Amino acid sequence: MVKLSKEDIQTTEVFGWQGLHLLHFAGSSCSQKTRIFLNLKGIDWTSRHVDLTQGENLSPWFMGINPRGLVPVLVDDGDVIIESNDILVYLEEKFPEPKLIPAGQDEEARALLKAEDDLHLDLRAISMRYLFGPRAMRSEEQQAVYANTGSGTINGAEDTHKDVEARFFSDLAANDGITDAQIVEAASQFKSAFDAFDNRLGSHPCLLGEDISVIDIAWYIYAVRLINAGYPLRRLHKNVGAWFDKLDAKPEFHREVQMPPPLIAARDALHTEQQKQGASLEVVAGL
Ligand SMILES: N[C@@H](CCC(=O)N[C@@H](CS)C(=O)NCC(=O)O)C(=O)O
Repeated sequence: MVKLSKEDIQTTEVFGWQGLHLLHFAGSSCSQKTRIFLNLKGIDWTSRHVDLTQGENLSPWFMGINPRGLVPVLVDDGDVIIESNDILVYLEEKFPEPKLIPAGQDEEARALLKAEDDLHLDLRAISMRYLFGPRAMRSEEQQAVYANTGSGTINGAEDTHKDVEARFFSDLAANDGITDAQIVEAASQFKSAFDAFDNRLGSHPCLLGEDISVIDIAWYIYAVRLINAGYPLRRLHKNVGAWFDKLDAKPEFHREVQMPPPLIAARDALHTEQQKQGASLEVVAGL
């Protein structure tokens, strides 16, 4: 569980925040995951929107709360918890009903959440190339700001994950975008994961059995993002497609993942151009 210690946090006003506050961005996949969880639990929370498109996550104020510069962040009576999956596990302990980690399946749930988090940079690579385009790249100046802002520590020790984040954006700039090799690798990881889920969903309606759990929430979010990027989910994985449509019909899920019309138009224009060049996700990844 990544609960920060006081020395990691430079924006000390958060220590005085009472109740549950979520720092999040409407279009961020990890934020959407957290919001769906809060919806299903019926938990009241205070929204603090951080606009990633304006670089608000690189501000001294936000980096002073999460030294990784990432959303979402939960602040609970002044305690700061980062990492979306840790936030879910924390909230599950604090608000046990309705259960979103089934009894007796904690270990399996944690392992599957870890496997999902391990694919986050693959999801980001696909999103950068097939949804956000060049506007999501960081200038050299922004990279320097990221390196030099915030405490750079987690529980008082140097945060090695900050380097992983910095490298993602420096590679992106050095390669002038996401490479074909990154796309092939990322898509094959998702295809394997969905193939395994297709088997699970052959005998149960949800990924951990009969009821919706954190694993369904987490993978619904990935599925939304991948479908929006052009991944042929329903063609490749029949059971996963049917599972996705059932979740997507629920307002607690659906309302969190709506893309604003200008973003849909920008995505469609990007895809049209990529198709003309024979560089769609399906073609590049050989799906
Ligand atoms: N492992 C982290 C990943 C968080 C993450 O990468 N968040 C993205 C949005 S989904 C972000 O804040 N990106 C910063 C940026 O795009 O500049 C988690 O699960 O919370």
